Amino acid sequence: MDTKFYVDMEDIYGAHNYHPLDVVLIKGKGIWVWDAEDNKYLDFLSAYSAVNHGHCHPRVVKAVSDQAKQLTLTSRAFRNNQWPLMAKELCDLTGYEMVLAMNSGAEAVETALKAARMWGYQKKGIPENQAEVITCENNFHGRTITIISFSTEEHYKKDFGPFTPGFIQIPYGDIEELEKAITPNTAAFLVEPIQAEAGIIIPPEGYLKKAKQVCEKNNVLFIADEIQTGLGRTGKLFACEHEGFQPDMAVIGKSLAGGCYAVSAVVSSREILSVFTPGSHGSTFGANPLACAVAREALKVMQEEQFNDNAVKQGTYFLNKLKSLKSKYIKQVRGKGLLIGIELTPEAGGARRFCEALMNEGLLCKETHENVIRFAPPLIIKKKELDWAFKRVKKVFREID
Ligand code: IF1
Repeated sequence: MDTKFYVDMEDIYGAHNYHPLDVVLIKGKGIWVWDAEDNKYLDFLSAYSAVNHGHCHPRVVKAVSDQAKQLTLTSRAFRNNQWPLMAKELCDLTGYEMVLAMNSGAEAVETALKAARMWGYQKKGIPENQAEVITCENNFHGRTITIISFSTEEHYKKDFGPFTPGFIQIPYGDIEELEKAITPNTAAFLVEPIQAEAGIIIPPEGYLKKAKQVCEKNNVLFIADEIQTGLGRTGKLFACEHEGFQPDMAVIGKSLAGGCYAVSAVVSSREILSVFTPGSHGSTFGANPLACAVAREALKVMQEEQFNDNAVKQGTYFLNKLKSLKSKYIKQVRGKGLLIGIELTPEAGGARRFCEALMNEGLLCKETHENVIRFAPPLIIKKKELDWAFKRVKKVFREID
């Protein structure tokens, strides 16, 4: 079976909610993946940071296999022996007091929003149905109807209305706008420490910490969406740690289970997460024993293999190399750890043709917002592999220039 066969079949039977590059991957190992014709590529996207461990990490795969033979799903009607251990280990690791586990990132964001609204009514005393949550322009937090209700991207919203009320958008990176937007009914401020989908937008230094202080002063919860930036991607467990503070709630997902299973979670204080009572929230698959066993092992691997340190070391190295690239089409190179973007000038003709050219050179990455090439390799990547990648990037820019 070749690429054309799979592409044609997908286009006939699969809904067209994506426009993927025409590479059909059938195998992965570490930072490498192989297509249906056995061509080898370096995965420079890591499933948007969900494969920080590299593909099919042997320890994570073993955890999948061992637990799959033991017990996979009980529902929360009964207890299982993996969830308590995962919850405790995640608290020990993150410094939070309680965890609520879900499956996808969007579900965990929804969970954080529910917690914030409940906290607003029960602890802050916001009048019923009046709670407001402040979000940022150009945010990306997922695809549910409530989450897209506060998206500012027309494309994500068109024809999906009516939308969920209670959300306000302010410009990202602007403290004064945050102060102005807060009212007595504000329950929370939801923010990405780096806006990845918006084009790897890094806020001004000190912004997040100041925002946290503004929230504290006004009794507003600071919720960090660390789904893409967390778990080592930027060189710290949480990107907010770069500014030395702990959000009231953090949302994580993606590589929480090493890319081998869909696991997400909200971590927070006992005071906040205790708003949930039996029956007020849940999920059939949330906190299932397979998910928890895999996440436990993935978190151990993340720590033992020191993903943080590697992200700093290799990220700095690669960012500097990219900054040395000379091309009339490069407007700016920016990043933190191994979350890196090359913003192209409007004359470059869009980032997609660069990604297609890079794919033909064996480097898989994905454009974001027309003009940004996003690089986010697995956090296990080594210097000589980055040198390999850089050669390809350089060649593509030289050829397109
Ligand atoms: C797609 C983007 C990345 C996220 C943040 C929540 C979620 C995501 C900060 C929701 C998910 C994914 C979703 C995926 C592509 C990808 C993406 F381009 F769409 F924006 F990574 F940049 N918060 N991001 O990045 O998590 O429910 O998907 O598990 O939707 O195509 P999810």
